[in-house]
Amino acid sequence: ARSRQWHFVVPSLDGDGLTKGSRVQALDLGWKVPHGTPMKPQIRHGGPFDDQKPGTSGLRKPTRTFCQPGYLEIFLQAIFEADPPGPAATLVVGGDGRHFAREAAVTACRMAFANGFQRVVVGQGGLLSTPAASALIRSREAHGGIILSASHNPGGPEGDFGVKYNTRGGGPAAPAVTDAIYQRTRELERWLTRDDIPVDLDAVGRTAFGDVVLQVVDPVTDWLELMQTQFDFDAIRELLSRPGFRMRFDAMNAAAGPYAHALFERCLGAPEGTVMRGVPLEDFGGIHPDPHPDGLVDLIATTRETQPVDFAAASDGDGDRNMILGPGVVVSPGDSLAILAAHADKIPAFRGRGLRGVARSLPTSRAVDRVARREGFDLYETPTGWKFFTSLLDSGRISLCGEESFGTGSDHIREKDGLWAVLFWLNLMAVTGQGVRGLVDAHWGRYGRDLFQRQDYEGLDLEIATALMDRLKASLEALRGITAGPFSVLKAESFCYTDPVDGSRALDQGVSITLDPDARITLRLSGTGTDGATLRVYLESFIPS
Ligand code: G16
Repeated sequence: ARSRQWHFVVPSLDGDGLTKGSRVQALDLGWKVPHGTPMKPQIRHGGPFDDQKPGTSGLRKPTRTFCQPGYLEIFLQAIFEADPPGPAATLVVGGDGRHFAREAAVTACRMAFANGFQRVVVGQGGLLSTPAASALIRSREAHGGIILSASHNPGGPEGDFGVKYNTRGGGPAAPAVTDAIYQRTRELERWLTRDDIPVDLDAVGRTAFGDVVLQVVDPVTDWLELMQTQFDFDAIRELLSRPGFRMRFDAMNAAAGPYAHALFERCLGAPEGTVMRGVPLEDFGGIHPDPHPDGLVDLIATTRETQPVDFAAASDGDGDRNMILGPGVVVSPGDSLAILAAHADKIPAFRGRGLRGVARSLPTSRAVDRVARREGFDLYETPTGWKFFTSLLDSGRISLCGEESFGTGSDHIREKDGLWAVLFWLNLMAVTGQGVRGLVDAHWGRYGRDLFQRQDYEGLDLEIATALMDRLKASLEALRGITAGPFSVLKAESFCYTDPVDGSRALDQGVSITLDPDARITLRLSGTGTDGATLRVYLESFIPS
């Protein structure tokens, strides 16, 4: 069946290629068509690879693995064959600017044209944050998008590289699609390209190459317009201009930098210097672009000075995560989600429609559950991975969702959106007159507090880590009723999820141990690491108000 689909979308490889028997029509839009451009895809040989199984979010590997001849190309070819484009299809391409992302963007454009896409929309310089890519897929009604990023993993020749694939509607590919991609990577021995197309990533504008169009866009414009439909920019502008009000945003030398400069300093009137580390670097300046206190020493220091900043925030490599800080406080992601849910009606994006439902991933603290229960909206618990929110967002069951891994987002796109969450907090502060600490304290006072901590055990031997989880799963029955200190085990289970919209199942997504009094331990293996296995242990305990 895959092979048939492939022949349906890819122009005939013999004869004149695209000009013969192809349903992709040459465009007559008056653009300059380079004379004599060959319109025939070229076939290159390489592959298959047996280690291209996508993890929690796309395929992540050491950069040197991705730079092997044919490695990137086989993964891209597998994507194009597992989810073939329809007639006149558009593909969005961009990445977080890490080492190899630029070359990879050129490769993706050429391969997309060879595989039947009529139009490729690419961020200038190959740059697009993950939320901006999702926004573009939606606004351009694209078939999908290739996001060249390993997100929060370090970059550079000795760091990591990654490819995420998002489908129509802008969300990460569903497990059924990533399974099909993986299967194809193990079979493919060739890929298609249009190496004759001179892809220039720097010149904004449209260029037609015979039958296909390359459109280089400013990476920020569409996303920034979308933000203005979500929030009260005048109120935020007024907050930022209050005498003495100071904020800092740390873009960690990564993709969020250009967006943050445009948003805070040019659009919202914050002084220059509000954005720290705002220029994307190929190796992120040697740091781990993760919103984690270890990499944010300078930012955290601004919240602890004698005259601390009023508001601080950070993002990650591809701009989809967020960390919120105030004087003397780092807001736990579970609390942040709960606070935003409790105040949703104060934001233009939700005003008049309220929240019908919210979702959180399994290990995320249950702070938002308490808000849902009291305020009367639905709550969904999903496995880790933004892809599990897509069907809930598409069906209108939820309009807000978040994860403990510093991800927060809504139905405005189908990805988490770091700067969107920052704007939400600023809008909230502007309209309530409260600071970060005040909002957090008031929330704990009303709903109680979920203490939360995550412990990561990195670089473990994969076999040993897998055996540990297997042993744990085998002993769940025996755990029930056990007492440890003040806690006794109420429930111990391996989390299995059934999507309420399409009925798809995801088995064994982590072990969850519910304790009495109200506490929980969750254990799972990370799906984003590239070095052995990472065991994540999540601990939470509730303190009533
Ligand atoms: C990705 C996913 C998130 C997930 C996170 C952590 O984020 O999009 O849904 O929560 O990985 O996954 P794990 O615990 O398996 O490492 P990102 O920002 O890395 O794309």
